[in-house]
Amino acid sequence: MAQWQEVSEKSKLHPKPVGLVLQYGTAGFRTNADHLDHVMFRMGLLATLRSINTKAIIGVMVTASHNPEEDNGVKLIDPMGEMLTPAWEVYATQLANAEQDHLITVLKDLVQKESIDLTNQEAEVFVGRDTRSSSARLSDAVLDGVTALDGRSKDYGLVTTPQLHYMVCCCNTRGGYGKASVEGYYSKLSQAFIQLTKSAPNRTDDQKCLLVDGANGIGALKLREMEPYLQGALKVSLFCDGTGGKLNHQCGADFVKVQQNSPKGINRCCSFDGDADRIVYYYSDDHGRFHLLDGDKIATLISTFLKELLTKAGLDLKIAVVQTAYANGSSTRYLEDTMKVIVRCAKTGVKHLHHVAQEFDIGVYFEANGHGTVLFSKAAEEKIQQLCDDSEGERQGAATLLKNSVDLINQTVGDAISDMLLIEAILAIKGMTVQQWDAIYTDLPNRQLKVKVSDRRVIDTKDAERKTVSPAGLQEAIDRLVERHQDGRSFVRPSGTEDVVRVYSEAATQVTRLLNHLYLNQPLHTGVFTFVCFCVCRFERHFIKHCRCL
Ligand code: 16G
Ligand code: MG
Repeated sequence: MAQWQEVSEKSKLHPKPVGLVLQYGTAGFRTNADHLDHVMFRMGLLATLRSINTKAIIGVMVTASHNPEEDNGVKLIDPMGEMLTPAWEVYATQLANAEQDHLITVLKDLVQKESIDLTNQEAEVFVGRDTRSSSARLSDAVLDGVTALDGRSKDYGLVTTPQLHYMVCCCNTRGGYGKASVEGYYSKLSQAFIQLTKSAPNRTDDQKCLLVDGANGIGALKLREMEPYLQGALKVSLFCDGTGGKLNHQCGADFVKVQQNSPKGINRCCSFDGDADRIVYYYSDDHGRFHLLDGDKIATLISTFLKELLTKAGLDLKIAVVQTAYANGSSTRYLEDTMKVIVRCAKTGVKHLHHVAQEFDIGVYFEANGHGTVLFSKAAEEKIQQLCDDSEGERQGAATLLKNSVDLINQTVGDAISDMLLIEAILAIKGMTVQQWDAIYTDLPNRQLKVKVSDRRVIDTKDAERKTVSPAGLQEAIDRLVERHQDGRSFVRPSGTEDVVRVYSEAATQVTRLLNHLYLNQPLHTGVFTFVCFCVCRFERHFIKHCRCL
């Protein structure tokens, strides 16, 4: 077929470094930007095939999120604005790793397996990119891939990841979710925010101002564009806005969460990540102490607000919060015992949380690192709308606030801009300071670290990554140790993004003298944590020795 000939010829312009092997990980491909040209071209091909297969528009976002400027990456977006379905992640990996001579065979295989009819089929792919210097040429490579299979494409240029998810969803629902343009996105969210904050007439000037760390990335650019639409309802002071500093360098959501530090004297501040799908809040107290309000605190604030509105509106909708194993134990306890909301645990990675959240009328999902959003079922949205139309007084007021919240939330994926506006609106409506929000519960002291191992697959987990299955004996060793500590909890999981094993532990107190004495003698480390790192290394050595014997 002539088409395969053309694809083969064009792919030679995007040569694959021989032997390079990459994997479509938790959030797509990510590595040094110099090694990605062929991956981008091939993801253009894959998105086109997926578009034919689903008879819908597919998105391709060029970004490496919070990674350093030198890296880049790509993630595909499915028709409803959700992440690419796992079955196709496998194809993505196969395509990216096929040597030049094999590419057409792998493509034909995919076409056959998915029964894709290449004749008379329309395909359309939306492409977006972040501000990295490599992103423009890499998104051109994606566009080349789409053209090679005769697909149509629309290049949205510089957009945040959540904005591209929004565009894909808007178009595939024929405008049902909103207008598929950045202006449409700005208007929809701004109008909802303005309506919501009208319910907080006593907002002080202080409450209307927010410091935003844009990670020197696309979020800063887009938030600046959006400001006029907010009509003064929120005054944003942007720093790390990309005019001076380097992307994600000593700034951004990942830096703040990992380093637990902020510029001094900052009152209420938030940080985005490099593609603006992640947000954390923080402030410094009078003693200059840093306080972080992470995804767990955000989920608590939002779910409390929504639950109170449901009660006021007299709506019987099932609300749940979805977390990962990284959620601080205090947050889970507060949500279950005080708020009486259902809490579920999912595997790390937005797509896993999204999936679980879809099981409820209202699913609030957040990773502790600040990725998250809220999902409303169709039925829930209809009931809210109906109540707005049919009720009056306090019930109608609550229903209207719920309706405006639905409009403000980007349901396709976690969105730093949309989350920020929702949080600001809630704080305003509840007349709450960031300190009062922080005081809802106190985090258990916790530590996390990565342990470099030669093969992270030595660790296998179950129960949403909270328990290890292999190597044998590791879980029992962790259990024995954790038992000795009040509110102790610890788990080990292989990373989905780098070749490391991650270790997390938390307990009621930070110092565990006996263990520190026994193991690494580090005065301020949680003993469990130190011990688990020790276990991982020991078990890995054991495992490798065992493999070699075989
Ligand atoms: C990716 C995920 C993030 C997750 C992280 C875990 C998306 C959009 N991003 O960045 O949700 O927390 O991976 O990384 O899904 P790890 O597996 O290396 O710990
Ligand atoms: Mg990100």
